[in-house]
Amino acid sequence: MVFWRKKKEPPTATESVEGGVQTAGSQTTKVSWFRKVLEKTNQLLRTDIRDLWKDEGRLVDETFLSDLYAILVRTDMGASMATTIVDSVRRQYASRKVEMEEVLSVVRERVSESLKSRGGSLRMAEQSPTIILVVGVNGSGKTTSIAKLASKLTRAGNRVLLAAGDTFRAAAVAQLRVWSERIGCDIVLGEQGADPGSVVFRAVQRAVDESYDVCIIDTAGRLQTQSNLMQQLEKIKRVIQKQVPEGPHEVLLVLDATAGQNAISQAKGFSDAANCTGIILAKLDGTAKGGVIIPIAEQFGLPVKFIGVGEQLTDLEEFVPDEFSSALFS
Ligand SMILES: Nc1nc2c(ncn2[C@@H]2O[C@H](COP(=O)(O)OP(=O)(O)OP(=O)(O)O)[C@@H](O)[C@H]2O)c(=O)[nH]1
Ligand SMILES: [Mg+2]
Repeated sequence: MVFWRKKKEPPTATESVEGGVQTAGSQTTKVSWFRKVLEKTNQLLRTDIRDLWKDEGRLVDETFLSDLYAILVRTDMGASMATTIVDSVRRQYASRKVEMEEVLSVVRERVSESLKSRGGSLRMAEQSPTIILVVGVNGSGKTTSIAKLASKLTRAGNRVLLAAGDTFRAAAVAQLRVWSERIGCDIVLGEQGADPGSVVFRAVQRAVDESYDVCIIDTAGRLQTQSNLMQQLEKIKRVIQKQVPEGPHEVLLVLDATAGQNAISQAKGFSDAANCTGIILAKLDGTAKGGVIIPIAEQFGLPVKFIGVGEQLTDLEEFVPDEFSSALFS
């Protein structure tokens, strides 16, 4: 589903081959694509779970259930999800012999159920430009995710303007500029040390005046505890609203999937303070703990809009809960 495709025509062959833009008809491709990027988690599960089956069929007793629990928890899916799954297996199969596929199917069902309605589309403005503000802690993957999103939107036929609102480091501006050149989209730059508010003002003004479809704003990494930097985010929002009163249409929080559950839980305060509207979960390719998306979706109460699965421009996908759980526990 490419809900935010501006032009109505289907994606070109090149787009599909690149794997960046998928259509509703390409479900099989998507599941196998998810499977590829979730390889590490999937492998861990497969190897560990297979080890539980030494003989054909395995008796479902408490030892088996506690081994299964330990394996599930290792994917970072969280104790409550693992308990739900183990309880289901106990209810359905206690004191009987089961095959691995039967257990995996329970895992898939429970995970799908829990993630159902946790995905979400990018909210596009009724009247362009759509303003997207991207926030998160240092190094979580903001700038790379912005580049991937800009590339995706550009390939879908949108005119995209980037705003280099991270004026903290000179390298940050350069990094975004290199991406913009590679994507072929425009960018508004600021000097290092300049007020990010002024860069954002110029960018939004240009997006309005020159009828861009989307303006994506990069910001410097910050912690929720850095109150001056959190206030700066508020100021950026006010600057946007001066010209686009209903903006920003999205405030996307970028989380690093490799950071571990605790680090991610700490970002909950950030999300609340910055009034985030959705999550991009970056670096899912780098972890065997892909299950972390489950507690994230629960704890944040925000839709997971995209997952980042590599460092290339095409390595960003919409999060589709069903396809995700099928791939994770295939
Ligand atoms: N493997 C992998 N690496 C990623 C992904 N997203 C980002 N990275 C890498 O993570 C590192 C940090 O990414 P950035 O996009 O610079 O992160 P940032 O949040 O903008 O960082 P600051 O601006 O310093 O706060 C880079 O080396 C990226 O290439 C991903 O989905 N997968
Ligand atoms: Mg950055």
